[in-house]
Parts: sequence; structure tokens; C-alpha cells
Amino acid sequence: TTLTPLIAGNWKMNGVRASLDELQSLAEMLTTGEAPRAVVVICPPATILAAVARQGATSGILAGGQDCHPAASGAHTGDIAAGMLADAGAQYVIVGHSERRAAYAETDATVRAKAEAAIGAGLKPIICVGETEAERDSGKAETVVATQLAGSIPDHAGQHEVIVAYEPVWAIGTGRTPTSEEIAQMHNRIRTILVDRFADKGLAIRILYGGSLKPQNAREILAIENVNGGLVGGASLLAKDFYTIISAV
Ligand code: G2H
Repeated sequence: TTLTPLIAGNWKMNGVRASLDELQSLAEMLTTGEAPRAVVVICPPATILAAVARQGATSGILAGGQDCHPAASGAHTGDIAAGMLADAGAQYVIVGHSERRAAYAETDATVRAKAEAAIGAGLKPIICVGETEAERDSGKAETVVATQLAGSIPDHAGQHEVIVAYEPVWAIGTGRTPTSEEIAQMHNRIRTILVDRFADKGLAIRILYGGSLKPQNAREILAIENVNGGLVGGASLLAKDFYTIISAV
């Protein structure tokens, strides 16, 4: 199976209307250069999601949310339903990012409920997993990730397009990245888990790498077997850097 790589930019809590100029620069790079070999997604703050979706449409840049609530609507002050993201033009949504697992105590069950809501709204969930530094140092990285995958991925995921993002917590925003061997080993393990659970459909699930992915390391990391793209934080904020990463696939 050859999966078209997917590169998603996670702007996190960065981006105001002026950031649409940066998006425009990216759009120009993507449309003037050689056609991108990757599916390109930007996950901006919800306040500019509709604008990003509208502006991206002309250059093939797709939009995604950074989180969604498990419920379709109701008394959930400050939250956003998956259907609302879809209504604003999103096609993807990140769920279970480690920053949300840590800051809002999101459990695997919560993340699974969010992924189910996303699928129900016609969105493709990008389900994040990854171990902490302490878990890696004590040799538990693979068990932790296996548990997260088992708990966070809905049972009917094989029937829909879902994406897994492996983001070792200790590599997020730190400038530190795992070695290529460490990435390869974990991505191969994740592939095995997905195939064990979803049979052939498990081969069609993209496994993204995330955590300090940047222009200097993108080519090497994105070439690793079972790395089917990347989830990029800091380096997605500058069009030039993000374009370099997209071009590295
Ligand atoms: C991991 C990643 C994007 P960064 O959180 O989700 O961020 O590339 O800044 O480490």
C-alpha cells in the first residue's frame, strides 16, 4: 500500500487574522512550485478556521480543528462540536494532543469519544499518542503507546479515514527528536497494532510523526518506513519552513 503522505500544521494557540498573510505565502509557494506530494492541512485556532478553510480552498490547503467536544451540541460553554468544525469548513480534527491530555486530563476514553464524534460529523480525526520522557526512560514507551491506541481509536475506525499521530511528549516543542531508529521502531510497532486490530484496513491508516519536526530533520524523518507524514507545530507557523517540510516528502 502506498499512502499519500499528509503534512498537518498545528498552529496551537497562535494565529490571528493577520496570520492569513502567512497562509497566503504558503499558498503561493504551493501553487507556483512543483505540485506538493503530500496532502496539506492547517489546524489553526477556531477563531480563524473558517477563513483558513476559505482561503486554503484555492490552493488545495485543507483545514482542521485542534480539538472537538464529544457531544453534538448543548450546554458546554467554551467548547466546539465536531459538526461546527465541519460547518466552518474543516475536514480534519486533532484529538488527544498531549497538551490537552495533560492540561485537561483527557483520558483515552475521552479521546475515543471525541474521535467518534469527529467521524460522526464527517471529519477525519488525527488521534495523538505518545509517551513521556519518564515512560521512555523506564522502557515503557511501547506499552504506553499500545494502551493509548487501544483506548483512543474507535472500533469502527477501519471503516472510516482516521489518522494516528505519534508524538513523544519529550520531543514536543523542545527541539529534541528521537533517533530515526527510535521513530522506526515505534512506527513499525504502531503499524503492527493497527493491522492486528483492523486487518488490511490497518495498512491504510496514516501514522504521522510529530515533535520538533523541522526543515533540518524533515527529509530524514519523513523517509522512514511507516512514517506517512508529519504533525508540525512550531515550524508550521512560518510559511517558508512549513513549505520546506512539505517539499521534503
Ligand atoms: C507536537 C508538535 C505539533 P512541535 O506538539 O503537534 O509541535 O512541532 O512544536 O514540537
